[in-house]
Amino acid sequence: LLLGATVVWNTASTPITATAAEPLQSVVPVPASVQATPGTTHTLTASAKIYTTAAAHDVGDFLAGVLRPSTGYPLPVEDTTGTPTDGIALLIGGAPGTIGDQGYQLTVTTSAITLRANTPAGLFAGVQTLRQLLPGKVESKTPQTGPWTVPGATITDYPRFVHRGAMLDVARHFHPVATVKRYIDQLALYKVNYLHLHLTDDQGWRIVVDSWPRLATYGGSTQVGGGPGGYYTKAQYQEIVAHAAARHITVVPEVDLPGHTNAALASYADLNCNGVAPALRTDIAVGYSSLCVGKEITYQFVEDVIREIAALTPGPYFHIGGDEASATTDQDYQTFMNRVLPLVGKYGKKSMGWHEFVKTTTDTSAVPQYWGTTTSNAVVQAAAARGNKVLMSPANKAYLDMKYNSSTPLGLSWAGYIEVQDAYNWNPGTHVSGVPESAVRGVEAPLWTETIVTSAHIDYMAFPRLAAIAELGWSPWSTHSWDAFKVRLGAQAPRWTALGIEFYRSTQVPWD
Ligand code: TNX
Repeated sequence: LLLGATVVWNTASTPITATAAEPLQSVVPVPASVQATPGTTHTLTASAKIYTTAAAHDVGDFLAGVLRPSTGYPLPVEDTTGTPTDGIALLIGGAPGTIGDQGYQLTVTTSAITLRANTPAGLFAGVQTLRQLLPGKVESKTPQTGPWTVPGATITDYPRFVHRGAMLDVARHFHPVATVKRYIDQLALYKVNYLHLHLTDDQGWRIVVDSWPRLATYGGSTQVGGGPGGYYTKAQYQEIVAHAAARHITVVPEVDLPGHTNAALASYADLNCNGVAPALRTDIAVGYSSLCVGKEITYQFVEDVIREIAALTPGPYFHIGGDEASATTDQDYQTFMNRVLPLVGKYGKKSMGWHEFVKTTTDTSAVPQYWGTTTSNAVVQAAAARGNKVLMSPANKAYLDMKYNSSTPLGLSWAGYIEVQDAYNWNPGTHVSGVPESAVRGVEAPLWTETIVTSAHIDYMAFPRLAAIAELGWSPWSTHSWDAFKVRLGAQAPRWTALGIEFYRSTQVPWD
């Protein structure tokens, strides 16, 4: 079933056989190098142990957490300083230098499965590959029938880009902690290592700021369509950050400024130039709100917000939004950013923002996130020429809230329909003219939630396209092939079913 087109990256001289090697061709993102060991398999046994270098014990616990419910095996996690010859070993060190700090080497022999990496993050990435080499039902939370067989192979793998991201808009519709954790779990399986949370917008402010309490209690009290909304307490937000960190995912908080701020303006009359608080908004219009650039209290507000949220953020980035500021004049936008970007630095963070913000700064550590629908953009090109690294989220390719086609029940279509093949068929390293691969930090798939209300909605819009964007961010361009990818993608179906993911069954994909 899965043979043919993808054999090209299999360096084994012996033809691979369907039963033994099929999973080797099903891993998403496709690894940089896969060498099959024909005729060899490893079958997990009830007495198997997971051995780890002490520093990787948590990664061993994570793997055991995936495998125990479905296999029913105890799989104790034991620290080791040696080289185990049985079971599953997760070892720091001894890996080829080329894999860097996010890559891994996985060796599967009849007697043992050995993962080596330079860091726990690398081992965690390798664990995701190992999961995908096991039958999809291994993801089930209830006992399943084995055998739990992995094909013999040596896989040496590392990412193309340092940043593989996803964004969830928790402002348009509030998404509770459990929903965000579920999405984080799904992201981890595809080696996504950043989660950008769009925490504030016109329709809602979703995180407690102690010095401005009405932001959450009033500004968070509704959402698109007029539902009750909601917000995260600081403890809940930290729970999300910790859940992500345990999966080697860094959270990037976004506070969208100076536009997209109606929820804040509605919460505090003083923030408005005319001193009058507007009503809360539950429609999906954009571009009508702005903080008052000429008022000093605006900067006290912004500094308090940045200080409090930066204190909850172990990661290096703070996203200041900056998009669609149509209610702010160009001069005011410049004035505002000149005051605000240094505040991000003051609290120890680097600025990320929607790409237009980068026209206001010459700081090369600022990361513009390209969201345009064209392949040429003067602001982004100039930033790349100065040395800024660009995060690629072209709306007509990477936006998970765009409909797949005209009959998709959810989503928007302002950037066009995005079928699975469209999401896959673009090259982040050449997509925008004047932004070469060396100027690209990585890719991010944003999911705006004007029409996305439930976890099932997130599943349907993200799957399968999230897997396409994840592969663009991880796999070398030399592996890029729609015909091979669609088969790998089709092989994910039993895994998604076992995970309860209600994905879009695109007719472009040969689903298993
Ligand atoms: C544009 S893309 C926006 C968001 C909307 C999104 C809907 C960007 C930086 N801003 O405010 O939610 O379109 O697709």
